[in-house]
Amino acid sequence: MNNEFESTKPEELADFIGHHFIYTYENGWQYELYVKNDRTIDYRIHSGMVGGRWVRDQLVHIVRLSAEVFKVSWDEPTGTSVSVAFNLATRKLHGVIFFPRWIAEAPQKTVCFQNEHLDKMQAYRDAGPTYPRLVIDEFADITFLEKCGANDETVIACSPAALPEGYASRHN
Ligand code: FER
Repeated sequence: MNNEFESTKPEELADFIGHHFIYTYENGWQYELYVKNDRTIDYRIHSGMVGGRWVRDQLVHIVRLSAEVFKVSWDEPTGTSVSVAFNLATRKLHGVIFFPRWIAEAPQKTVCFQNEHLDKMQAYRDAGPTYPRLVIDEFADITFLEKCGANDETVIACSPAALPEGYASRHN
């Protein structure tokens, strides 16, 4: 048993759950993510290829890799797969996004409040094309970080466009 690599156990995730992050990838894409509980995130995409998209209650896998390093991975109803490793000590993260080919060809199809269009997203996913996938591999700086506690439905509750001026550019 190698204890340097820790597995998913709810008690190990306690320090991570409830965190709310705004971050900008080195390619300029700005994202916001709320760790709602040990299996769920909410997120908004402020800019980039699918800027304007937002999602609540995405099922995810979360593991702790060390005291301040956590990895969140999930598969979207669109067929996009994402894995993001957060380093709370350095306020940096690394994300890998695997987009199916149909999104690379027409990203605007996924720009919506996804929860209201799940059947449509799954139909697009199944229609494809899936391959070759577009792989985005980027570091990001966490520009805003707060602890909101678990299961707060008010953190991510409106579209990016409906937020007050300056919301996403707050730094701390
Ligand atoms: C992220 C990278 C990608 C993220 C979400 C995605 C909220 C989702 C992309 C998509 O489904 O289009 O860091 O965090």
